[in-house]
Amino acid sequence: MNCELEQRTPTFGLISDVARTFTKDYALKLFTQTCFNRFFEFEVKKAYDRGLMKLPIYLSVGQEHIPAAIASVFSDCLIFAQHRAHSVYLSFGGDPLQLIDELLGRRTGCARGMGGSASIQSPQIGMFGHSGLMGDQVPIAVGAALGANKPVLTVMGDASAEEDYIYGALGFAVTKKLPVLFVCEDNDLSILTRTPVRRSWTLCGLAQGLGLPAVDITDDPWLIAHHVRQFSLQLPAVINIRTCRGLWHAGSGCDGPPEWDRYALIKDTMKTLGLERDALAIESDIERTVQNLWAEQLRKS
Ligand SMILES: Cc1ncc(C[n+]2csc(CCOP(=O)(O)OP(=O)(O)O)c2C)c(N)n1
Repeated sequence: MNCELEQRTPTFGLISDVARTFTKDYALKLFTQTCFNRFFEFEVKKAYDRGLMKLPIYLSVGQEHIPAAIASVFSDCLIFAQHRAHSVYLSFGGDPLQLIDELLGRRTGCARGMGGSASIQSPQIGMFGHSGLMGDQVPIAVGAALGANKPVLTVMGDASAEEDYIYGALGFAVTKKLPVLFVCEDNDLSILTRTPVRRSWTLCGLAQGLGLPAVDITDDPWLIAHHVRQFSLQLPAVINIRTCRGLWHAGSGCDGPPEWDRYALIKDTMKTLGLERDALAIESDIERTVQNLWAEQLRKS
């Protein structure tokens, strides 16, 4: 498998017609969750811009389909993500109302209003909150896998992948054959610094050197689901996903168009699958649903 640092394209590692290896019903569910995550983030942005949130927010716009794809084929696991995790929580069945309350700092939030955007957690779905120390969720996830009798998902960013404790964790997981899926949402940015400025190696190359199965791919959700499904039978494994952060590292601003617009590409694939009308209906239905959820929750004090 190709492990080159500069491979950032919307087709990197793409398997032709991979979406057709899944059912249409699958595509509809995947698109529904993607829309839910995306429109949820737009509502977070609106509320944040109105000054309703006291803590920094970390939006996943542009990356919202990644956890949707993972959760569609990898479930009943413990989850250790980092600061950009609203979509992880929602995709794995976290209660959206508790997430709204958390972001508003309410005691009814999923972390009792004390964690905020950066530390989303939910015992109900087995999701642990992040401490703020980049990448520390990875060794903690490996430790959990040693003790727990179930698969573990850990999600990091491309900058967190540079923390030294990641390597010990990967090495221990492969040595002990622990059922951990390591996912890197590689948006090529450590806040504003691009990866080639920071390092000359890839996570995929490093993982393979340690003896872990690993792939490095673009962020097509069907492609992600394909690899996650295969890897779930041979854990531990690493999947590095080249993606694009649509908004600022923290906050709701935008520095310009992303390198590619995966959401638009997903809609193109839905069209190719003969699901264009269904996709449009889902999009407007979910947008309205999410707007209503927020409006109702904001009315409560
Ligand atoms: C150990 C440590 N170093 C630095 C920081 C400051 N910091 C917070 S987030 C961040 C960038 C994170 O980038 P990445 O892991 O790629 O995730 P992304 O924000 O792109 O989703 C940095 C440098 C930190 N929180 N912890």
